[in-house]
Formats: sequence, C-alpha cells, structure tokens
Amino acid sequence: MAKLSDLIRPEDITTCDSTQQMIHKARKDGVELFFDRAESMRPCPIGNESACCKHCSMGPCRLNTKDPYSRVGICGATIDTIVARNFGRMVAAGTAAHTDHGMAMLDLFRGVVEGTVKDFEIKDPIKLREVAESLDIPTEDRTTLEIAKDLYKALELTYTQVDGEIPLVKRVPAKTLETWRQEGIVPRGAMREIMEMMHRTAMGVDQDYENITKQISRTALADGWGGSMVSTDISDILFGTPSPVEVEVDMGVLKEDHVNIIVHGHEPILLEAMIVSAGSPSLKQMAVDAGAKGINLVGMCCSGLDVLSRHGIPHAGNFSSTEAVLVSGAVDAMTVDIQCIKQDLAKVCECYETVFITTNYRAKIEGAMHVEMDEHNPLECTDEIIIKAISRYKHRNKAIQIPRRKAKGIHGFSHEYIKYMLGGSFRSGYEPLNENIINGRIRGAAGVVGCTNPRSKQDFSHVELVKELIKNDILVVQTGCSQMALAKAGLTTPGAAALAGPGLAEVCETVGIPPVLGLGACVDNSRILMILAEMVKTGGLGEAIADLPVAGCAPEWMSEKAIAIGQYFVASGVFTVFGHTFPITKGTKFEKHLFEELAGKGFGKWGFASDPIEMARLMIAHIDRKRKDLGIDK
Ligand code: XCC
Ligand code: SF4
Repeated sequence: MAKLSDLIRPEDITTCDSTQQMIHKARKDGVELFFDRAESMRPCPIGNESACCKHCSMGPCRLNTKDPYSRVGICGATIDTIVARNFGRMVAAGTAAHTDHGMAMLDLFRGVVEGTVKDFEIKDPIKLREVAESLDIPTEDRTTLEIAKDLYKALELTYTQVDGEIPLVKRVPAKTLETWRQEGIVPRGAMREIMEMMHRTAMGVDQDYENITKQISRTALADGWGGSMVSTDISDILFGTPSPVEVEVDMGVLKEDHVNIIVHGHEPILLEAMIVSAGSPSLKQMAVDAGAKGINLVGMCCSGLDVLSRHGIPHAGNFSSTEAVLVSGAVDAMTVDIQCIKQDLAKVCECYETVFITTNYRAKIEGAMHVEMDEHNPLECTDEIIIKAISRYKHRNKAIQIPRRKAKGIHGFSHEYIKYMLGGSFRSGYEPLNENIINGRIRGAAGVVGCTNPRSKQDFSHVELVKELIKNDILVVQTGCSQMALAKAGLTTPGAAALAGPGLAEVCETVGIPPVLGLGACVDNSRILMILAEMVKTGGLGEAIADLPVAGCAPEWMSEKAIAIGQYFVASGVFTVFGHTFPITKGTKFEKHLFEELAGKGFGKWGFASDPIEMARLMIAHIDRKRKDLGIDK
C-alpha cells in the first residue's frame, strides 16, 4: 500500500463520516481503496486538458496546453479539432451508456408486451396512457395491451430511426425545438447519431469545431430526450411511477444480524427481481436457519436510487463509498449489473470474503462470480444470489464494524408528482411553481446532479453548493450520486426548509416538502427536462427553456455520462456548471464556443468553477439575469 496515502487524513478525502470510518479501517486492514490510488496516480497534464489525439497511428500527437496554437498534429489537426473530437467521443460514449440501458428496458417491455416475459407486468397503466397520448397514439376504447404494442413500436424509433425526428421531441417547447431545427440538430435516432459522432471524429473527417459541436449536441439530445427519457418512462410503466416515500440512507442501514445484500449498478430490473426473491418464504426461512434475523436488501448508486424512489429500499451510499462499505465486513454479497462498477471491487470483496456477483452479459469482471440474469427467468439468478449470500453469512469469520450513521429523508419526486404538488397546470390549492417564481418567493430552480470523484473531497461540493442555493431561495432538484450526498447530510427532509431562504422556506412549509427534491437515478435527469418543458408550457416564464431562471450543476462529476448529460442540458437551453475539472484546453476557440457563443444561438452554455460557493454564485447570477430578462426581478 502506498505510503503517501497514509499521510492523507480520511477527513480530507471525504465528508461522509461512514466512509471516513471505513477508510481508517481499511488502512488498519492493509486494504487499498481507490482514494489511495487517486493520491499516487498523477493525471497526465496534457490528457487532463484533452490536448492529445490518438485517433490514428501517425500519432499519438500531443499539443502544448500552455500555448495551444503553437503546434498542430501530424495530420494538421488544430487544438480546437482535437479537443472538440475528444469531447464528442465522450458524449458519444455517455449517450451510448444511457441509450443502451434504455434499450434493455425496451427489450424488457417488448417481452412483457409479447408475453414472453412473465415475471414483470405493466404496473402503471395510467403512465402508459399518458406516454402514449404524448406521442399521439390513440388510447380511447383500447386495452392496455393494444396501446402498449403501439407504444413499443413508437419508442423503438428513438433508437433505430434513420431519418426524421425522434418521437419524444413532441415534448420539447416549440421555440426550443425551433432553435434545434434551425441548427439542424434534431436527433434522428440514437444509433445513427452515435455512429455519425464516431465517424465524424475519426482521422480526417470533420475538422471544424463548430460543425463538430452541432453533432455533439445532436448526439446528446438523443440521450436526454431519447434514450434516457425512454428508460425513465418504461421503468415507470413497468415498475410504477415513484411518489414520495421516506427512506433510510447511509451505511448504518446494514444490519449485523441480517444477511446483507448490496445491489449496485444501473438497470432497475436486477433490484426489482431481488425484491421478489428476498420476499420468498423459503429463502427467508433459509436465512433464519442460518442464524440470521432476515434478509436485508440495500441499494447503492443509481440502481439503489431507482428502487429507493419506488419501494423505499434503503440506500448505503454513492459511487465513492462502494468499496468502503465492503470494509465493514458486514456485506454478505454485492451484486452488480452495469456502469460505475469499479473493477477493484473484486479485490476488496476478496479481502472481506464478500461474494461478488456480476449478472449482466455486457459487464463481466475478472475474479467475480457470474450469475447471468435472463429476463425470462430473473428469479433463477436472484434466488441464487440470495443463497450464496446466506452461505457467506453462515460462515462469517471477519470482524464486523458497521458505521452507525443513518439519515431519514423523503425521496421519489417524479415530475408528475412535482406538477401535482406545486400546482402545475391542473391543480389549485397550492400556488403553482411558476407563480411562486414570478412573485419571487422562489428565485429560480437548479438541478444539482452527478457523480462523486476521489479527486474531489467526497460530497463536499454537492452539499455546500446546495446549501448555498437553497439559502438564496433556489429550489433544488437532484438525481444520481449527488442526491445521496444530500440525503446523507439530512437535507432531503421537510425540516431542511429551516436552511432555506424565507421565500423558499415558506413554500416548502406550505406544501410540506423538502427544499431539495430527489428525482432518482441519472437517467431520470429526463424528469428534469420534463419539469423544464412543463414550466415553459405553464406560461409566464418565457417561450423557450433558455428563457427560464434555472441552472444545472455536476460539481464532482467523473463519468463520460455526465458530459453527455451536461451537453443535453446546454443544448436544451440550460446554463450548466461543472466542477473540479473540465476536459478541454483553456484559451481555445472551442472553449469560447461552449462557454459563451452557444448562448447566443438560443442554447444554454457551459460554466466551470472549482469552489462550490463560486458555482452557486455563477448559477445565481445566471438566474438573476434571466429574471431580469423576464421582467420579474423586483
Ligand atoms: Fe455513476 Fe449512476 Fe455518476 Fe453515480 S452519478 S457515479 S454516473 S452512479 Ni449517475
Ligand atoms: Fe495525430 Fe491527426 Fe492522427 Fe490525431 S488524427 S493522432 S492529430 S495525426
């Protein structure tokens, strides 16, 4: 284990108390965590600013980040071409991840509709009808199954269509859509956009950063209003649309006298099936026979957020805590599907004799046990996981140390629920959200989302940024690992209204909601797009998303998926701030394009800050500017 890391105090690595405790223990146990490697692995300064290209074997070519226009690649590619191409490939990868996840949901939906998948069903026929109607599919006098068949065909176009516009752009406010049409960036189908992005960024193709940026936006929009939105809609239809539910979070949700099973990853199907298996009387009995009081199912990362929103299943923590939780010794099995699964979980599991199980054919990990899930018979896989976990429980022989911390909070705010709760367009009683923004009680809204990253003190920026925003009367909506940071910090409770400014506090107290609303997993950022579309539709706050007094932020991002999300928010009209690092070279034309020029074309734009208070300052200044433009800045 690296000596250097011993010098860095866990308190400086993370503000998550449980994770701190586990880092201390890991050091005692001689177990290396990713935090330790982040200390000893120095990032390449050229790669850090994305100023190298290896798109062909004449290179790799490394440009000078201090003097970006002093040289070009062997083929003549300029810094703007190189940086834009690299950025485009990140967006392509992030979009591919969300859309392939959505595709798996669509596969499942097809199986349910065709009757080949028997263990799942359409749980939310009302949502099915709403989604169908939003796509002009007739619903009157038709059975759920008839509608579902048509809906499947329509949604498949999100991926496979080669020409025209993806179906869900019907939800985009007219003026925003107009901007996209003018720029020629309405997505056709996700597969086509990702393919074209990869093609255009290959050696010797698109070498005009503005033209590359158009395809970057088009690809990202195929994620936000395409793959991610389909994923959210189908998940709601099959597993139920979330509504507010009280949930316990943090590592204290592990129970020493229970068989603890953690589900980590992204596709809700694994955890949905785990819930069924964990409820099986024979498996419960098996756990009791092994000396346990029961089976304790716990989620992590986005998988956990999906199921926490729908079923109130407890959540142990975000991305930076997935190894740390294993150090407790209390996890009998960790099972994973796709995305954000660190390869070294296999090694840490080995150290603590935790059974580590991969379940998806797309994501095997050397050293992990693979129990593949077949959606036609999902319980075969999840039963086996539980049996393996029970057997580990029976043979537990490691010291167990579970951090005591847990926090309760309210989660599961779908856009449908927010619309209902805050008046929207069809409920009186409470004053609608737009009204409260216009009268200034709420200054604006912000989405704070995204990952944690060992290069940035875990949770710190998420929590400080959100505190600063609500203090300034800005309503915060959240997804992903950010939501878990705030949940652990206790800000997802109605009582947190005490930390809000007087206007926001009054609204929260009247409606009985927290000032920080958790919407779910990262694909559920599509719910934020729906809220924005709804705000425009309701009226009084401009005609395009770009007119709204809103902003977004991913303060501790790490995944390519975050870049895709950021870009689809920017292309939709939202000012979007990223923290701690940004993958482009400073002082380039491409930087100016992303950070300034896009706004002049009717889009949003990117922003960057390292410090959470500075992030808040940028976002608030933007919100105030929009209020002024709308004439509601009194
Ligand atoms: Fe992954 Fe979705 Fe990022 Fe968390 S927020 S680290 S992408 S788990 Ni999605
Ligand atoms: Fe170098 Fe051009 Fe090849 Fe990139 S495409 S590696 S810049 S020669």
